[in-house]
Amino acid sequence: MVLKNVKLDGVLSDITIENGKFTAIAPASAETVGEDCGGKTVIPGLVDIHTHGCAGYDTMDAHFEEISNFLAKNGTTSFLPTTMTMDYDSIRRVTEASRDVSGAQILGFHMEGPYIAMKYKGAQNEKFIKDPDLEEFKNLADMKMVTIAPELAGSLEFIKNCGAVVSIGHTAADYGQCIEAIDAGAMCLTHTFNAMSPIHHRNPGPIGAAVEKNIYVQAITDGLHLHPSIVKLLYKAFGVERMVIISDSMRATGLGDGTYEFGGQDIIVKDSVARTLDGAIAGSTSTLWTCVKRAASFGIPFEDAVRMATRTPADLIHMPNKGRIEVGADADLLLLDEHREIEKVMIAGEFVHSECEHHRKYLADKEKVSEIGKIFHTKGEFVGFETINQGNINTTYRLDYRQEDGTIKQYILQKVNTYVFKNPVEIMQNIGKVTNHLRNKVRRINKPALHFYSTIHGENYYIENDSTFWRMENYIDAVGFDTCDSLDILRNAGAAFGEFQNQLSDFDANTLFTTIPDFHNTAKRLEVFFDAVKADEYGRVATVQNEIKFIREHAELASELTKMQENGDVPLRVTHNDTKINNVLFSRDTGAPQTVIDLDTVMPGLAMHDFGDAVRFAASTAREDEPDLSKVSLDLAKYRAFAEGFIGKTADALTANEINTMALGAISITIELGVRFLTDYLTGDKYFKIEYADHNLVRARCQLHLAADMLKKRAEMEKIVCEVVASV
Ligand code: GN1
Ligand code: MG
Repeated sequence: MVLKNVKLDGVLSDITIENGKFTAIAPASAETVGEDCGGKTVIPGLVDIHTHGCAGYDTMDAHFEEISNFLAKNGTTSFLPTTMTMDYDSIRRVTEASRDVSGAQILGFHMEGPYIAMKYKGAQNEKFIKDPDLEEFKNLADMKMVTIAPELAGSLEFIKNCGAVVSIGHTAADYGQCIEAIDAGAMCLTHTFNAMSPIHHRNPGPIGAAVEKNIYVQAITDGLHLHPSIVKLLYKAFGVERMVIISDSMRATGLGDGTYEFGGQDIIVKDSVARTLDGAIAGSTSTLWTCVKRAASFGIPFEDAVRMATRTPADLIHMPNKGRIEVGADADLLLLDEHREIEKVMIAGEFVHSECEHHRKYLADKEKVSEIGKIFHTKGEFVGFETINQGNINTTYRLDYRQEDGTIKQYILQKVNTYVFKNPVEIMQNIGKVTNHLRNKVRRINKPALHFYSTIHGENYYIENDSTFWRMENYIDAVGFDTCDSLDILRNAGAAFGEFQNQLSDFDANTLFTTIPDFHNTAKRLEVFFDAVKADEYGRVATVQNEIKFIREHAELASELTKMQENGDVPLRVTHNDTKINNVLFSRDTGAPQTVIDLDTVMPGLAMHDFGDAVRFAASTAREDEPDLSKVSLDLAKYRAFAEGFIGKTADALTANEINTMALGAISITIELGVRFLTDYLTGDKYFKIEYADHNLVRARCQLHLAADMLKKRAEMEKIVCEVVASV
């Protein structure tokens, strides 16, 4: 095969490929017969020496076809499947599994642990950590690279005799220990800076030793593991011949947010960041190609970033036939389009087309959202999308469109959950009225306002095949918080929700449809719960006896506000009803609140519920689904900050009864949500989206635990409200 008229290192060339190898490379000539590539750029196929998996599969699954296919599609043409700190038999099973794959080629394996330091285990499972064992290692087939902590007993012997490229990583070793290890033969640092002793001016550690000895360094340049300036620092210190870009990708790569198994532990991926349950970053969800592009976006010349993911890693693992477009080398290359995106991937002289199951789903989603986007009059050319993991009910995507001037315009597309929202058309009418009302108020203060686009049919929603309900809103370039430790932000969030309530105080509640009847009618929620307990449809009641007991004991207290409202002791207002702090967007520059989003449940309700729901979410010391209950309690400082913001805005309008029941509002809504999560658990998890089997149970336990803590602190919570009211 001849690829004619390609740009190779900036020169228009013709490349001849025979039997999977490059056999001739010559300046482009009009006479050459071959496939005309129209001057597009070619670069070598990427070589990833550190990847745990992608597309739903992990190296430890010992099943490589899907990984290999996904990598190939994304520009990685050869790789070292990287094992985790697990038991010996599991690792051996990986090295003995079939390597008969149709995509990216397996060049051997990289063993990351178990010969590592407890202190820097990162996302590795400490259960299996141990000292280097030469004998067992030698029995593993085709280990090209091994990451070890050189301070462990026997490591120098191991380095000298193991026969693989030794990379120093997951280590607490000091400078001297690393120098010794390098002198013994260690050639590289594993994900430099991540999971090793840091560099200090009197204690230079592994990084100082690596500079001194000019060895190779791996770097994860996804923009999350290393600050861009640190990526550039490595580039300046080590250069293209020593710095190796790796992906360190894990199985969630190419999928959306969610919970995934990784080395025998649960890993939660949120906003594309993978973390263990204790919060350690757990590998990346970026492909090597993404890492290369990110490195280039930090200011490293693109050609150098490519080199650090091709020739340099190939040289490190002694594979001079990989990672380069030269006569005699393996014909692995990427043909790029004019936007520097991968257009075609060649492995061993053949263009690959293969796709795996998960990737197919991703592509199907992509096709679907771009098709729906057109119905909403989106402007520009659809260039990409991301699933945004926000909210437990609807499915949210961000869609990107390139405009004529090259800028990207973004939209939010949502698939509304019609199990929860039985009549979404009414919701859109509510939202239309509310956003109109708010826009008139907001216009004066120059803040971005939420608005929904209409379709080619003229409605602000689209119902596909009589079943799927879509809507599209403007993307507001601002930040939201899922958890928040800054008291200033909490105060601002309180002010935003308080202000929201004020802005709607002159809005006629009678014009609104009730989107979910009895949404915060705690007494009704309890009735439904006890019915579910009686029915025990899924046989789950036996496991939640303690929770049922707690709920029974507090049912009366939790229903007090419902009763007061029914008796006319507290007023109905137009409220938000879902005041999680991530429903306030803040300015990236000033941190000032910009706008309140998620208006699906704007209905007549109680001010104390808006206050309380926000407190339960944002003033807790843990996430709302924290499984370790010892971490869950009410943070009174956060509570006070939120109260200052909220009450600061609403004090004038609130009645004495409302003020006196603010703290009760927090307690009863927390119990109510615990009850709702538990009801969903008992009735088969149909309402809230779950990420793992017992998710609703974990959520319920967390909420009830938080409510119990609030009950202990009730007097203080009430006192704080009084103090705040007195001070405004
Ligand atoms: C749901 O979709 P999201 O995450 O904004 C739920 C709220 C709960 C919340 C708990 C319509 O809100 O009531 O408080 O989960 N919304 C609906 O996280 O039920
Ligand atoms: Mg919501």
